[in-house]
Amino acid sequence: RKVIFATGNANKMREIREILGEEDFEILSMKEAGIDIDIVEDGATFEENSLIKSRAIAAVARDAIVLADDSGLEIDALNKEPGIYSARYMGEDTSYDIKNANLIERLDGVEKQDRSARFVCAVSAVFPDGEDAVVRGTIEGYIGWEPMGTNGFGYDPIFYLWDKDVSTASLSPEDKNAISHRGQALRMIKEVIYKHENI
Ligand code: ITT
Repeated sequence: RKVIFATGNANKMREIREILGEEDFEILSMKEAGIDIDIVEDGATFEENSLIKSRAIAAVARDAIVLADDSGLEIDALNKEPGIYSARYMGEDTSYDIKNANLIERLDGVEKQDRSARFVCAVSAVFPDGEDAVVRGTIEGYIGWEPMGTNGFGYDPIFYLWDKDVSTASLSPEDKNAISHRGQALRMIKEVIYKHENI
């Protein structure tokens, strides 16, 4: 099964390959598929933005299953910011060292139980016959008082797990993928694909 993943984010792409494996699918990034189009993510939810991306690529991709991932970090004490604006928060070109320091700063004085947050990942699929589907994975945690760990990407250094008190950037890729929003969503969409393709 040829699968095109509608993302320009290399870190997502790495996790996607780790999670989906290459046994059942030949996974191509947009670059590998030779597709280069700008997509305006103007939806109001993770699910809407995910479908906007997969449908836009499906419109120019023939015979491939197109998947997309729209994800982000919701911090409850900040009215679920940065949410669907996670990539654009403080500007696309601002480093995550700065973004992460800023979010910690904004939670100054907030107690642990009120620092709750979650990563959300909406993965959508568009099939060559036009059928589509979208699923959501989430992982609950809290925002730490300082960045920790060098694995992962984006907001991983400040996202801590309730039970372990370590950030997702301190986990090995395997351990993160086993519990992450993206791991859950991709394992769900795999089932959707198997069902659709009668595997
Ligand atoms: P594409 O739209 O091309 O896929 P993007 O990075 O713009 O790439 P999103 O709009 O879905 O994708 O933004 C997701 C952002 O949420 C991402 O850039 C990170 O800042 C954050 N994020 C998502 N998953 C994460 C994870 O597993 N660990 C840390 N941060 C994550």
